[in-house]
Amino acid sequence: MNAILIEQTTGFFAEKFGNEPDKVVLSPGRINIIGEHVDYNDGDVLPAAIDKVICFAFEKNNSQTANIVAVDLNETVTIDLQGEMQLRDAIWTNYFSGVVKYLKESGYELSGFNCVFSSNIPVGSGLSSSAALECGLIFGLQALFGFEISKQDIALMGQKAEHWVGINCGIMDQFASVHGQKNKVIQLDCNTLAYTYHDADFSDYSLVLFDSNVKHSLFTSAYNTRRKECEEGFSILKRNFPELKTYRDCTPDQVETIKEQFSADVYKRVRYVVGEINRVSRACQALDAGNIQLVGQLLFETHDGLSNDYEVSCAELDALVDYAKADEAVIGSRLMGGGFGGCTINLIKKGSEEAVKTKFKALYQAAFDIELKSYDVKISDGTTLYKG
Ligand code: GAF
Repeated sequence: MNAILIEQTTGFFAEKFGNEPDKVVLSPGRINIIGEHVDYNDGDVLPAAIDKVICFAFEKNNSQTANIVAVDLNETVTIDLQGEMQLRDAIWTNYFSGVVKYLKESGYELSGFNCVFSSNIPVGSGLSSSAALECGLIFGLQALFGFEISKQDIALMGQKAEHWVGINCGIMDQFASVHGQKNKVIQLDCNTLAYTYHDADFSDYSLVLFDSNVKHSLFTSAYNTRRKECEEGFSILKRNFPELKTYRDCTPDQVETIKEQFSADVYKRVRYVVGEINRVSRACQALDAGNIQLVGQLLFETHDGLSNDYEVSCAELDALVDYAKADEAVIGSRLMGGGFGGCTINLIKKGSEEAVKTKFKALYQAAFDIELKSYDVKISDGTTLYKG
């Protein structure tokens, strides 16, 4: 699948700029097994890079201008690298300007370059195509200009670019895109950025994503509001329990003891975060012990928390998880990523995948009149220099 994408991207590059690119980079999307909305609350997350990627082709052009072609959108943008970076209406271009801005601010000397990119990561599906865009660009420019930027700093710079574009995201997506390893999930401590890999061995079960094919527009504003609510919640906790350093140290009992001090919404957000941090650690133990049934059960619990307490679900995602709860071939399901649309992640008994897909597609079509897509993702390597 990626061979076709690489051929298409490099072929387009040759057509447009008259020669082969110097560098070709593959930058993946990500899934997250469990640990949702805890990256910006200092919890652990359990993501992995996947085999859906953005392919970038680069060359220097001996100018002070970046010419960037988005093959899939049939759009080109020109960025004057000496000018101040500005936000533009075409959102995809802002990720590029954001990366240029932070590379320059960090002292990396860029000169002109040509870049063509094309992607097979579904956009707006919660697979983090934006992190793949930011990190793939930084990685490619590092290779092109010979910068030395650590993987962690690539992820952190990608996150800054995302904040500049408008989403006050955590570090999970960029970190997973850069640090992914084939057949491994990453347990990332988002407080210290320490990480370990676990074998992604789901034994008798397959990981399948169902794409609701909806993206509700409140995503950005609601995401940023949740983050503020969590900060407010933690400052109340800290006032009462000064020994707490982060949400990780907090127990459900402490939350209950001071329940009246939170607003109703903030109480629910805090309850979810503390519960989710605990679920991630149980899921990691269960994964290592080969107890995939328990991992599945924890996914269902996470979804209930995201829907009822964190309130980032929607009717379409709740329906997909309800179908899963009612089907004994599916042992776990939840919305994945920021919410308000995008995908659910599901653990399905091997051999039952096609029957489940057919059934869910029919149910979803009947309920919402929307086509349900499904993706069998493979856990794959992080950002890679394919050529150069
Ligand atoms: C989005 C954000 F970009 C991540 O940082 C993370 O917070 C996620 O939503 C929710 O877990 O993908």
